[in-house]
Amino acid sequence: MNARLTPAVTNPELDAFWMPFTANRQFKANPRLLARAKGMYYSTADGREVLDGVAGLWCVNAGHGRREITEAVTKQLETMEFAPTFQMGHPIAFELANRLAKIAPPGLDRIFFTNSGSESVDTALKIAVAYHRARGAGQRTRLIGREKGYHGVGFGGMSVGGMVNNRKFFGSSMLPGVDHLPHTLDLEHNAFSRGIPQWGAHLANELERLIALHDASTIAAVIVEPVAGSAGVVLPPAGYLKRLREICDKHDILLIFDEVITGFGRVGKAFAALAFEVTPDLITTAKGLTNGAIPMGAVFSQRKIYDAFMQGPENSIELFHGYTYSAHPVACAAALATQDIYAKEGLLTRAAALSAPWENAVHSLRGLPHVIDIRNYGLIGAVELEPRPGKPGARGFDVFLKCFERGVMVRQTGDTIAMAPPLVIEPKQIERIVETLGAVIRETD
Ligand code: PXG
Repeated sequence: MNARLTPAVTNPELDAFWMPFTANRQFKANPRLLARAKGMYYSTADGREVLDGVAGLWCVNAGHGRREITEAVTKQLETMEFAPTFQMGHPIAFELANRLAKIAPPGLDRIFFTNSGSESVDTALKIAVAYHRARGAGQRTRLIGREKGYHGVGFGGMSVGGMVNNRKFFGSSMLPGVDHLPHTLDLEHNAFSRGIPQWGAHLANELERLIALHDASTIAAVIVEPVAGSAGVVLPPAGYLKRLREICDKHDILLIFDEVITGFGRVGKAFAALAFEVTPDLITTAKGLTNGAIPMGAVFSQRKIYDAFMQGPENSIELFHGYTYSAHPVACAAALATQDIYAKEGLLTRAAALSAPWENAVHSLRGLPHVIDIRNYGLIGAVELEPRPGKPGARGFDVFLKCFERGVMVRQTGDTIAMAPPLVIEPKQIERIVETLGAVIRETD
């Protein structure tokens, strides 16, 4: 029998790859295949140039095809392609950790390596719970996330996350003992804010309400994205993150910033923690760490947390956690070369210099049909469109598709178009992204 086990599709050769976070049937009927990348541009399989308005997937901060990274990776593959980091070590892992410690916010100079943002999040949550136990507060196991939060797709990250589609299929598999703060997106008060919205710092006080409900003695950590990306760009109201920090301090609760998208220059400083001058206890990163060239993540930890584990007999393993590929030598080589580029080209702060023209450019789309909000911070922008009645996401998808057809790649989440270009972008390319998006919005009903 030759019966196909899955419904016939237009391009059977595309069938075997079960694509992540993708409308598989729709994509495979009309694929968008990227074949090459250089600088600010992708080229499609059929040879069209596409300006990259999302740094791949918020990760290619130094632009595509960086020769320095290729060379470092090649050299490392030829020297030593793999080495374990369980009860063994290799020099560039330590070199990279030292290097990252130098750009980290104050005190966050102990670094645990992972392979992705999801792994960084689950690592940070586990460290938080184990930290309290190590200091004799083992009843602190509860984790607090936030509505609209995205913390990757591990069971931990999914549970503290707050995007309904990522949660509803897996309901009974959620971690127990998780609660959520309200999100901070409020079009009524904050639509078309330029930069950080002024209204909403009081929403941080909801943490006091959750503490009153559960008691501080049961809560291990609060995890938030300083700027949320996946949910369609949600910004922290002025003073909000500081207030969260104060409440966590008051109740001995760890504060985790998920900086998977904000880390490494996206908001004009190396980390959002530095941009907002709020220092968390743990920071999760990935993406820009290696410019997206090799998968890698890192959790930055306050030294006091690391030190709390360094007790008991010296031959005992202090944290029963890690990945075969933690500090993979090839990823370390890619990360070091990436950090060299960031330092040499001033990319960790370039978004600060570009944020004013970027803000003006994205806000120039105000007044176009169906545009109900525009948000920006650093080199992040979002244009929210009014959904078509009864068809949420359809208008956003059409806009995304038409932009791609006209040679500009943006991201679509529901009816929000998000942009986060490589930090090497030039003003002319900012114009091109915004002009294309504007033209497409004008002609999309
Ligand atoms: N935390 C945050 C804040 C993220 O943005 C993750 C964790 C998970 O990282 P990994 O490497 O496991 O995917 C992310 C990932 C989008 C988009 O369109 C954003 C992400 C991934 C894919 C798409 O906004 N962020």
